[in-house]
Amino acid sequence: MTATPSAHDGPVRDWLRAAARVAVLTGAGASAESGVPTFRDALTGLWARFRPEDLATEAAFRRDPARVWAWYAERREKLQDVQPNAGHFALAAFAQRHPGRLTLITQNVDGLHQRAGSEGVLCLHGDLFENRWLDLPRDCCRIDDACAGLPPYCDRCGNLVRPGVVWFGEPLPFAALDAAQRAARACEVMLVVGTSGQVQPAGGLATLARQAGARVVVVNPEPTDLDAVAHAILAGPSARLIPELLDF
Ligand code: BV8
Repeated sequence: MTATPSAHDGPVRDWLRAAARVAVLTGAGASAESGVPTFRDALTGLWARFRPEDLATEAAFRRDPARVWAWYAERREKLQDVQPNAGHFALAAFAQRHPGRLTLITQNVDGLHQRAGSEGVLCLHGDLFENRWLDLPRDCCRIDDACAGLPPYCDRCGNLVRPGVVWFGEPLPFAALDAAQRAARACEVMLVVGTSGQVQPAGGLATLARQAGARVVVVNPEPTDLDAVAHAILAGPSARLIPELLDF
């Protein structure tokens, strides 16, 4: 039984202490110890027969709005009583102790970084708790007056309400992605925390950082698609390792 590593092993903490700019890319694994199913695991139970790419798309929503809305409603419901974990809090506290030194980029839509106190989070995939119109809103479309339904809708023109997340096949918000790419190019160290690296262009930020000369550190209990670009891999849970790494 190999002991999971401590952040005190190896050079990573020294790299972080010496880094003027640190970029952190988080994925669903950063919320796993809060009890939020990871993105791939979110398709267990009722949704097990779907792939994320088949449900988190505009086409799927147009094909069966009620089913896709129900999946998001269930995920929102599950998030009602979860709390940020020690990893979320450690990232927020580090940024407060070292203003301007850390850029937090997340693929997560659960809002837990923000609830832990992180500010200026670059949310690449939107926000699970935001709603917006499916089609370009007309004067009659007022999101706060949408008619209750599955999904809610505009009773004047029939426009549907959709979750304010980025679906597969949709472009990422330009400002967030541009800022994330700039942070990846400028940092000395990039921590890649709790992501399989399977989704693009988010996963590509680690490669961008590596190519720009940063040291890339993967924090994940399992192997990932990004291990190949890592200078160091800490194979353990982020809620333990992130506080250990950022305790200065
Ligand atoms: C786009 C919101 C173009 C919705 C999500 C190359 C370039 C560009 C695009 C592509 C490309 N190749 C393919 C594409 C298309 C596609 C894509 O990436 N497909 C994949 C399936 C191959 N990308 C897109 O469609 C993107 N759009 O490129 O548009 C464009 C440009 C102009 C005009 C039109 C179009 C949009 C992608 C965004 C999709 N939306 N989320 C929702 O949530 O419902 S992505 C979704 O996946 C979540 O946001 C999630 O965060 C993200 C990534 O998954 P992970 O976070 O990595 O989660 P996962 O479950 O996979 O892994 C969890 C990890 O945690 C595991 O490794 C596990 O070991 C680890 N873990 C578990 N416990 C712990 C832990 N780690 C640490 N501690 C623990 N305790």
